[in-house]
Amino acid sequence: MKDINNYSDETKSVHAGITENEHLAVVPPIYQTSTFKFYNTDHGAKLFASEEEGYIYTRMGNPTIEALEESIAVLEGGYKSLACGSGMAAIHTVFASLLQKGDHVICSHAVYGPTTTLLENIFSKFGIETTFVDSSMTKNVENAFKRNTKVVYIESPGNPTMCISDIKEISELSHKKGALVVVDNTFMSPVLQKPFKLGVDIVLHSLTKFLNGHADVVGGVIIAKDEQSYQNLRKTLNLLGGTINPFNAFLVHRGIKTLAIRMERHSKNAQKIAEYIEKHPKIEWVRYPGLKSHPQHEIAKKQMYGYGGMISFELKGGIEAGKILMNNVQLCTLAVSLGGVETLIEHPASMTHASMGKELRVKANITDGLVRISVGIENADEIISDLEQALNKI
Ligand code: LCS
Repeated sequence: MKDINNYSDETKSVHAGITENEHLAVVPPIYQTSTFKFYNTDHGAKLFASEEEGYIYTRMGNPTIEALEESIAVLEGGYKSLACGSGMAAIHTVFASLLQKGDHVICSHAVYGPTTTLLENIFSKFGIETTFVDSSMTKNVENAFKRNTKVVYIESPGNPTMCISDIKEISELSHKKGALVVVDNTFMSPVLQKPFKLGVDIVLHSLTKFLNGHADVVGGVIIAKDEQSYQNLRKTLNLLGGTINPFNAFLVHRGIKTLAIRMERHSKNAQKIAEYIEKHPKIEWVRYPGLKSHPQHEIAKKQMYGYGGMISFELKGGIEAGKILMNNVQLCTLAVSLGGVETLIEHPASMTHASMGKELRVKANITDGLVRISVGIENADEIISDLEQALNKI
């Protein structure tokens, strides 16, 4: 087989990280072990001193986890990746690795609620200050720079408002100012957006979402673009201990095999559903990157290879109308999380973004009436019929 990096994403999804093994099993085994034997004391010492390659202890590395890490690094076009126990563990590890007391962070104002809370409630305790900005306008990022700005953290599309930031423009600006750019690529997956091609320094994902795709694992991943960045992140992850376990790594790697076809179907379904919602008389507004009405549709066209499965909208009648919709769906499931094969619907203000508090939510345009749908891979017309019957109850 030629170098995996020369294949398409469809082929990479199926083959990347699948290495030959002792028994030539087509699917590599799960190394469900916490520790690895040393031949003798010299061997153990050499492994610890990095003078020899091999495994020591699963928090520091494991073949099943490495297979997953290889697959994601190939798909993102990065150097190497680090699989973590959750998306939040990945985000925590990145900030802990890059920041020190006295540093300043610029963060998109619409990001997963706990990301905001992590910066506001935990990193602030260690002398790290954050400015939250509407990064869909690069000018706002530029104006937020301070002498001590170290990291610019972007989620695009942002959870849950779907606002889109110009990743290339922000990377160029941040590098000129001497800051690193981190992108949370969870909503897109590596198939629909390639932040390294747009100039960013670190990419991360919640594996819980599209990468795994089957709503049965919590995990995260950080992708580094070079050896030095990787080693810094690896040292931090080893110490913080937010490692994924081998069985979950196996499940995510299994999920990735269908990533490319799933993303195609999520995008196709979501486009059809967004167009249906947009025309519905009970809708106040809808945000989907694939709609011409999306305020950053032109940026989306430029930097995304598909528009993904996430839609947000508000009904006329605000939250009360939204509650009727969410309480009456039958095929769609009222639940948080996203990116699985099944369609989920949720209310960010009282659920995923409740921890941010009202003040930051208002600044981030996360209205009380905003409803978010993660469109699954079911039959699109059947999802539409379900929404239709629930909307009729309003
Ligand atoms: N980044 C994004 C964009 C997310 O949406 C989430 C979780 C995380 C990071 C954190 O990942 P986790 O630790 O949960 O694996 N988003 C969720 C959501 O919108 N509903 O439930 C979880």
